[in-house]
Amino acid sequence: MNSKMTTRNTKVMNRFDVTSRLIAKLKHEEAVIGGIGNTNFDLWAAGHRPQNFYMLGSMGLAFPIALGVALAQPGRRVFALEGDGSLLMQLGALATIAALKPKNLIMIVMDNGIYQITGAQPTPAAGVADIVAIAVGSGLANSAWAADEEDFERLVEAAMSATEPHLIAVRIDDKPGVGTTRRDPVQIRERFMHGLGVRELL
Ligand SMILES: Cc1ncc(C[n+]2csc(CCOP(=O)(O)OP(=O)(O)O)c2C)c(N)n1
Repeated sequence: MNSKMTTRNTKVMNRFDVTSRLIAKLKHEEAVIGGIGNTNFDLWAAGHRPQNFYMLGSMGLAFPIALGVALAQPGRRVFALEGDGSLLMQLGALATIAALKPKNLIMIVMDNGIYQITGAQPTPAAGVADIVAIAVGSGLANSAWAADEEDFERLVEAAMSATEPHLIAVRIDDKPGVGTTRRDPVQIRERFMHGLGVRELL
């Protein structure tokens, strides 16, 4: 079987729309970690929440950061949003998460098949690499492509009451993020820690 066959029936969606659908479902101060660039731009644009963390600068750190939060606060659901290019740079995180099995971690991969923000160069996910197949092969059995927006919402709902980590991959278009996160790393960190109840505001 061609490794890309699993994406054949998935609709091409939009990152901001999908992110907004996720945020609309959150009712329990869930943490949301946005990866570098567009994933955190659209997270910001979907409406700032004190439980949002916006990664600036380095690719591939949304899932590792979210893993730490999920382990530190097992009573809270933790979502992480990452681009396909960034995830491909940090694939070891998937096997580490599979081994540690945080029951409260939900990973969402925004797969546009390009490094959009640096000029739309194609990533390996555009041709040869299937993100869900890689995740399953890393030990994350609860990994799936979202077929369309309704399926994405159904997968999110299922993951919210799950007892194992989940990964949801979404094929998205080539649109840039619609917002721009305020670039103040200290403020981002302090607000997030306050939002998680572990720090008073400065
Ligand atoms: C370790 C590292 N390498 C390279 C870069 C430069 N860079 C920043 S964003 C980016 C592309 C990110 O692609 P992807 O995660 O697929 O997200 P998209 O831009 O498509 O939304 C690159 C190459 C970086 N910031 N960090």
